[in-house]
Amino acid sequence: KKSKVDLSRSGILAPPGSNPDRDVIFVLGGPGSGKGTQCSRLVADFPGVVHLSAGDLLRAHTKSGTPDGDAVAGMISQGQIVPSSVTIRLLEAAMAQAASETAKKAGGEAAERSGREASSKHRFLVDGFPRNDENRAAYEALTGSDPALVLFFDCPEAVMRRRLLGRGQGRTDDNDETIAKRFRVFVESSVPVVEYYEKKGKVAKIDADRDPEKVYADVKRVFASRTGAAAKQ
Ligand code: UP5
Ligand code: MG
Repeated sequence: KKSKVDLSRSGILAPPGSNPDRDVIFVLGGPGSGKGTQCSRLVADFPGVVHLSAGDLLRAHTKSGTPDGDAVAGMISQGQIVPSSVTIRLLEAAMAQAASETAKKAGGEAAERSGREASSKHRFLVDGFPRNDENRAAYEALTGSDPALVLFFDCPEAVMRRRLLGRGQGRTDDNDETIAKRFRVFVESSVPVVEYYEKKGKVAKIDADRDPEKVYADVKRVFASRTGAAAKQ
């Protein structure tokens, strides 16, 4: 309840209807389904789109040298889901930072001082969150709302596994043992979140088992039609 008051003041996670300058889009799908890849493409094509990977934010947090960061590192290496209290705090901070950077770019110091909003609408791609019912319920309690859209990347495990093992970015969770755990957690905890939003008509399911270009053609079309966003010319 307390944080709800704080948030309505910052307006960062306000419900879509109450703040026409912001939309939140959840980008969900199994490990290696291509969430990050496709989000980068949307950022390149649509003005005002901001990519926030919950996993990237949590990985950055593991380098903070705090006990909290160390705990997160342990959870990631085991494929476990971090409590929403940590993840939402990181997401909010990243959203606030992105919004203030746009304000600076658009209106310079004057806009900052007067607190005026930047002219372009922000569309936040929240990649990899919420991952379980606890995450989802916390987001709902905080914002009192649903996301504008849920993009769901559907991909067979064998394909995702091959991609993850071929990624070669040294992630602590890209090994056979942790990948198996991530798949199990995805099926048991994350799929129910997708089903929850499916019942509410929020989900656009994308066949992610194709060339990235083909996947993106669908993503771009669905994103534009469901959010009203216009691509750069
Ligand atoms: N690739 C992508 N698309 C391809 C295509 N169409 N064809 C062929 N190759 C394709 O892609 C993965 C790899 O596949 C890349 O090499 C890419 O080039 C290639 P990517 O776009 O990175 O896929 P993505 O879905 O983003 O995979 P990622 O591994 O990031 O997904 P996860 O959901 O597993 O990872 P995330 O970073 O979201 O979470 C990691 C951990 O953080 C979780 O397990 C959990 O412990 C923790 N976490 C939380 O606790 N809470 C959160 O809210 C978020 C994370
Ligand atoms: Mg990712």
